[in-house]
Amino acid sequence: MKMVFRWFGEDNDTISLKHIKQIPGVEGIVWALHHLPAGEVWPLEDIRKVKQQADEAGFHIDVVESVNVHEDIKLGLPTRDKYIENYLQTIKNLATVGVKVICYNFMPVFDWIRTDLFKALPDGSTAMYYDRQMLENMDPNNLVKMISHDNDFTMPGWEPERLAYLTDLFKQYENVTEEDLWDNLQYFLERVIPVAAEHGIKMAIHPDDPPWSVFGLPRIITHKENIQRLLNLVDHPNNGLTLCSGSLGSNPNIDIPEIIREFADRIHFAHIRNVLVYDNGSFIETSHRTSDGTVDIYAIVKAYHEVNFTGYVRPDHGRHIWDEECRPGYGLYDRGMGIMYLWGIWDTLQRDRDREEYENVANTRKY
Ligand code: DNO
Repeated sequence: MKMVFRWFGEDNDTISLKHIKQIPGVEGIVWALHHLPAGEVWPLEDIRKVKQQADEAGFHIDVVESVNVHEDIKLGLPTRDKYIENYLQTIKNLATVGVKVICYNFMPVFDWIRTDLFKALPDGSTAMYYDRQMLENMDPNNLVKMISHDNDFTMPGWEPERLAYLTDLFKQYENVTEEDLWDNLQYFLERVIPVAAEHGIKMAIHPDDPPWSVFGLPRIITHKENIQRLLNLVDHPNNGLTLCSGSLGSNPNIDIPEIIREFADRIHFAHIRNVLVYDNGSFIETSHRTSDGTVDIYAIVKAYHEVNFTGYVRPDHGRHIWDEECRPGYGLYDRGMGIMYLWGIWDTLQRDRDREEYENVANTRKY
């Protein structure tokens, strides 16, 4: 696995590249031009600036998260063609600096959703929390108010210029069914995948977080069967996944190691993190350690090891610990520890494999 770390950019992150460099085994940053609204072409000049910053710090910029898809594409409006053209141009621009993977999502209106960004855990840290019952009875406008009130950052998926039109957006989605969303995704992929492939870029869709419908909006990247359907929409190696263990893991019925084994060659990017799912369906994010949550991180890393995964991996959301002031879910400390946990599992598995291979060779020589 190639270890990478999300960085929101200069003046947009509390964490510096210098600090990221000190986490063992991180070879690249996961980045985006967060100041640009979805649908705009990413200018070469801005892309090159990030490339230069990464070069100076000794990181690659192989993975972009995300190039966001304009709402008109998800809605299937006639204006989508213009935004798809822009998307293709962004792909071409990113290819010029050697980008290999583009992560994106196809969730209507909202990206990921939580009802509390800083919920206390018993150990005195805080973490992002999703109260299932609360959300079912919530007005989305109140959620937006809460998110922007409790936090100083503009978070991906919660850009104010988009959310300003929330009521209009909800109206536009009123008659959009899951099947419509599938059709619109297919239309998008049929145009994007050939261009991405030609430019050596793999597209990696992020599962819906949480993986079920919210506020009556359709959501489709939600479980194994739908992942299979997505891969079949355009059956091409460059049409792949960002497999996020935390997003899918908030539904305890999803067998993530099975998905890894089955779709290994289409997983281009892995997000690994844990959540603790309660009996009532609510969940809180925890440390990466298996015993702290309900997602079997050990089994997930083992599955990646078994399939000889050579794709990109990043630790995902962590708790806010040691009084760190940071973006919700994106502190340095807990993600740094998360990386060491992932390496710990990986290195142990690798040692065992090397030893077995050595013993097999030694045994063959004996006879
Ligand atoms: C949240 C992230 C998501 C993710 C997008 C990918 O922390 O996991 O915002 O970046 O869904 O498009």
